[in-house]
Amino acid sequence: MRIVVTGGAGFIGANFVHTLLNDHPEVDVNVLDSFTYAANESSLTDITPEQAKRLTITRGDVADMEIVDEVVRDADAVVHFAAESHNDNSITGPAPFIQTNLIGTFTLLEAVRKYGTRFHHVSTDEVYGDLELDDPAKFTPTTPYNPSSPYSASKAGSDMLVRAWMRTYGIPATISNCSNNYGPYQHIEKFIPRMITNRLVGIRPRLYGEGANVRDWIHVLDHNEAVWEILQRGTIGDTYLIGADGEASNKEVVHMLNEIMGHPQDDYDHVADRAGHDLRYAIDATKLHEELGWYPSFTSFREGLEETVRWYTEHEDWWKGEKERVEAKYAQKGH
Ligand code: NAD
Ligand code: TDX
Repeated sequence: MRIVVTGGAGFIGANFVHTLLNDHPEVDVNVLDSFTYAANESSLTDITPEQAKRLTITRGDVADMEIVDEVVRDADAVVHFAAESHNDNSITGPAPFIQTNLIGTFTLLEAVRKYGTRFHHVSTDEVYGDLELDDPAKFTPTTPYNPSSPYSASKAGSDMLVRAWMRTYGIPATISNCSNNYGPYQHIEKFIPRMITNRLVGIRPRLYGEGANVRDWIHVLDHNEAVWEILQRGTIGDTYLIGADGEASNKEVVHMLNEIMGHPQDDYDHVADRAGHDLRYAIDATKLHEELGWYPSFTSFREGLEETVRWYTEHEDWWKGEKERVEAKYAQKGH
């Protein structure tokens, strides 16, 4: 089986490529990635010579029709991770989000329509907007779309394109909307790796606003296992929500990280809040449990965080070069 993984040099995509190479020897992988600032070449180098024979890396833009046509023509399936993915960047500069998330997804859809290729679209729970802290309801596949940021609006738009191509052209596709991921290879602009690497270089963690915002954390390997199950056994045309019941406020996460890293719980600074900051996300993954029997294997968020702290501590070479640039950008925003 030949699988194209778009965005395979980014956080979730690179973890997915490792899973394919490690656990699915029948699969050959073609990574289609334009290597933006969010990609890291060394995320894909830690593989055996045998695995290297099954991996092709194609440097190209998902919005480039010619290159997309070329890679999709030879593929049995496309798993589409490539995106501009950081909310804060979408607030300061939305243009690349529209280009990659909308035009890029459109370009891929046209190619899979032409070749009849199986397509899986990786999306986010942020398309549903946010919940009140005390709302007993969680997001389900029938929750109305209500995105808040340029990022989540562009992802919502990309989901709509996939839905329209499924209904109108009957392309064999599925969609998943997942909650916040954490784990190895995540870019240090994102909350958890930023807080961990801040501690490692001697900067206090930075909480936006009061830190009351809640995210529903899932380990990246659990997300990817669910994507694999949907790709294999999901119902064509359906949407699946992926989550691991991992709700925690940002303040609780920083407390835990401080404890794990040997600092007093309240050793952090409050900084300016994010514009339009979503309050809470929460996923109801019942459909995945009942239809595909998928359950997360990382059941302790604290243990997952401990492992993630270890990974960043042991892989300074992977992130150190980016730290100054990322922090300079945050400093400009008062973050
Ligand atoms: P990331 O920013 O770490 O990686 C994105 C990758 O896409 C990078 O390698 C980048 O070079 C590549 N890319 C960007 N623009 C491209 C283009 N025009 N052409 C080709 N490649 C391009 O993102 P991530 O956190 O790994 O997220 C992957 C996907 O999962 C995204 O679609 C995101 O919306 C979705 N998602 C992420 C999370 C999360 O918590 N990180 C949660 C739910 C869903
Ligand atoms: O320094 C920080 N301090 C802070 O308090 C940063 C970087 C973030 N935060 C807060 C903002 C959010 O409430 O932490 C929370 C998580 O922030 P991010 O890591 O930027 O993630 P979020 O905006 O929730 O979006 C993430 O999850 C859904 C991914 O970046 C998206 O790609 C995914 O769709």
